[in-house]
Amino acid sequence: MDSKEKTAAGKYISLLLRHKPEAGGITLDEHGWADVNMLIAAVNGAFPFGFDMAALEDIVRTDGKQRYSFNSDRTLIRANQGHSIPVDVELPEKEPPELLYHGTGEKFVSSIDKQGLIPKSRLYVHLSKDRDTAVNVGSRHGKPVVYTVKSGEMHRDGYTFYLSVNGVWLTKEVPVRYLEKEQG
Ligand code: HQG
Repeated sequence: MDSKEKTAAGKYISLLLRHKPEAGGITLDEHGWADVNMLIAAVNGAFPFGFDMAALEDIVRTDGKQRYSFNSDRTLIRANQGHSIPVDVELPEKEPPELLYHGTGEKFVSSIDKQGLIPKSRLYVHLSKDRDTAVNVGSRHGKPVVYTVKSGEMHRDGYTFYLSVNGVWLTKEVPVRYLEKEQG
């Protein structure tokens, strides 16, 4: 696999493990796990280059956001977070820091200022502990805008937060009163 092929395989794996397993003829169990051999077969069905366990292990190990985990005997694989389909990846509930950050695109600001943050197509709203990550996430949607989230106050008010194994903070929604928009 060259680096272009690796990127293409990685994107396809993300699609299958988070959003559309049926596109590759695979299934996820209720905890989001897919059979490793089935996933490898699906990637081979979609691309002409040979894809094997070593290639999959390489993608999992080198993924920039550590998006995937194997089970202990490496027969199963799942995405750590980011799903749009309803799976329970057994996210641990955790008390958040006082402030978290959410990056978005300028085009969403007027709607967010009215509605607060909602998960849209995903299961959760994604938050980060540092501003730089939020700027990067926001840039995926155009000119980035960063919101500060009063997560400590939300938690004291009874909202639940989860921390994925790859360090993304997740919560179901963020009402407007807990949001502060950074002046750009
Ligand atoms: C916006 C990437 C209008 C929200 C990243 C976001 C992240 C609203 C967009 C992960 C809204 C959804 C998730 C409202 C929220 N009105 N727009 N009320 N509430 N939005 O891609 O957070 O590379 O589903 O601000 O690193 O951008 O996939 O979510 O702009 O961790 O691993 O609706 O995806 O990771 O966009 O990104 P997304 P996101 P991966």
